[in-house]
Amino acid sequence: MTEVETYQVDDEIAKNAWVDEPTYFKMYQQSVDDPEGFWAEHGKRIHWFKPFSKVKDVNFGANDVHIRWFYDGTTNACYNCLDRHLPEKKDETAIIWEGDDPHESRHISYGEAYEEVCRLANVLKAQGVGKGDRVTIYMPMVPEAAYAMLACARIGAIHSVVFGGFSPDSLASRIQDAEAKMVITADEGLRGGRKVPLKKNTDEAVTNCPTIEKVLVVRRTGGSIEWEDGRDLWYHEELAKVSDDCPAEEMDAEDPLFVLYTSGSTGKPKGVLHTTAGYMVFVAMTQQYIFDYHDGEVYWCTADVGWVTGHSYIVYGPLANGATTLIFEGVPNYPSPSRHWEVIDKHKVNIYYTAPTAIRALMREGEGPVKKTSRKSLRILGTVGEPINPEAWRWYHDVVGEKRCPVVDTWWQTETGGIMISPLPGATPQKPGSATRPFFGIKPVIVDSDGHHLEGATQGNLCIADSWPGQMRTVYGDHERFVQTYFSSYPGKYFTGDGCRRDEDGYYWITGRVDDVLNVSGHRMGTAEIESALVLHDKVAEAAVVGYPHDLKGQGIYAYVTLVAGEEPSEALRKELNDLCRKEIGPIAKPDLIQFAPGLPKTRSGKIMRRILRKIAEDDFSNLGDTTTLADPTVVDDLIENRMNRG
Ligand code: 6R9
Repeated sequence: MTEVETYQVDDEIAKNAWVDEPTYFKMYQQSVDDPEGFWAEHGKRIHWFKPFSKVKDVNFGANDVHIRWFYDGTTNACYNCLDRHLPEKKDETAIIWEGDDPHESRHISYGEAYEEVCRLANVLKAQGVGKGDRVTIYMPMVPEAAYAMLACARIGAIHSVVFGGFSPDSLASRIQDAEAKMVITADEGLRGGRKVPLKKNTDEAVTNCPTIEKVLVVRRTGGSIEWEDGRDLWYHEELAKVSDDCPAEEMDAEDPLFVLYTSGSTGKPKGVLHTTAGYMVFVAMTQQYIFDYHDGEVYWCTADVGWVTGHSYIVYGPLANGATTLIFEGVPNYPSPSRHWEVIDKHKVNIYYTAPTAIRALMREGEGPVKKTSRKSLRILGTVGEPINPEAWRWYHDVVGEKRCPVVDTWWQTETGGIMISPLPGATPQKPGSATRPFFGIKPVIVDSDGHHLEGATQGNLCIADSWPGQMRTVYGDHERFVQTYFSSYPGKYFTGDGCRRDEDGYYWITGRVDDVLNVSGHRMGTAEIESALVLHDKVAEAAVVGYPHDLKGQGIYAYVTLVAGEEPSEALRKELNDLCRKEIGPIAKPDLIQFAPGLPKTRSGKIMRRILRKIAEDDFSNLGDTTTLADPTVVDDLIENRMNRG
């Protein structure tokens, strides 16, 4: 593997940053030498009704896994996001909402958000929702999605946000698992000029959900919908009936805040459960330090609130810090591929946080759509969701950020609640493709398949040796599954499911899920490494690599490659791609088969569905499993028709 260049910390950024490099090392050392002392101090950053005196009670041993933080204190997540800021920020902007239509946007102050959330909380109570009850939220990217989460938190109800792109079946199974009492939805969503039939999907889902008593409907488009009297309620009508006085419920630190469903490698999606205080401390602290957020800045995370990134870094983290958070309803390429850059100029965005898949898609459009905008407000760029190939990283840094904005490549998971490994803008020299160093209190360990700790520069499976406040507490309703999934492979440690390399500088490089690790003639390789090599070619837009059974090598390398618009597949290009992999990684990394594909099967959150690619690569497509969650199910037919491995 070619060593990549290092991008030094900018002096100006370091001078004004919360943390510079010496401070990082000092604080990190404290945080791992004396976790109790460190977190006792930083736990105070949120508002407590009753201060905690106990910091941590954790056991990672598989016979009795339990995790508690700040557990004799009481607080409320919504209070921390709203009430607390009213004295200084009542009239300052909490939320900038940018509609799908570029002519539609709104500023919502802390005072306005507070009043709306209090009313909504009273509506929930009036409809019989109380502490500990579950509420499913199935919403477009409108401010009411954030209000719904905060209103639940205010009264101690547990929210379960389901991404608006999920089908009625997926919605139903999540409602059933959580035994939710209420769904909060909208008549229709609006994305890229297209309507999403949220109420219709909800109607279909709840026919199979006997626990649902009420469906609360936000009017977004005014499109025609079916109505069931007695069950369905208009959001605006109910809010008008109640008072705006609703004190925040005093919650125990370990009372559940939310459940969020996420897919594992097997079985149905798991309900990842996060609790109140530790989660709030961790997301607020990471949002401040990792994005170097300063008062008055405009911060934009492009994720959907249906994913953990939306929970932690659109809603809870930024609002806990009194930030201005931007909620965008639309998509990056509507009405044009300049949209994100135009939004940045329109709202003077200082911090922009997106996913590699979006960066690659926008990169594919060339520099033109970026260069027509100014982007001079930008100060910090972030990425999350998958390993970022160095080429996309450089484009992001050089073209989008004009070489003046540090890129924070943030590694974390639904399960971790917040960011675990990432540069800090004023403290960490960056290497394209590396998430760099652990955040305070995070102890990554790399283990071999037998669980032995590997020291120094090495590669293996990524575990975390000790707890941090934002860690998930259990799988909702199935603690045994929690223990099995995360604590049984490597006893005494949390297993992330990711492969990881650590270099001579102690930097971490996530190589992808370990279920995607290839073993070719006894050599281990991350599929992400090969993909990174392939996308270096300027004709390649995107690549996905999987293993397939190979007589001689054990596993062969199968690469799916999509080309930049206007480029044609050819044998010559195949050879160039092979040579590129040989050059970047070594002869062992040459793909055995390269399939040129017009599109890759992706989930609606943009993750490539490798399970499907592996099946097709194995020439076994009789049982592709569930393809209903794909963004575009038709790409699968083309992949099968043009598969390279026949028999
Ligand atoms: C936040 C989020 C988690 C998985 C994780 C890893 C991959 C996320 C990454 C990254 C490399 C990064 N991942 N961020 N890989 N570099 N910066 O995405 O949560 O949807 O639960 O996915 O995503 O494989 O294990 P989630």
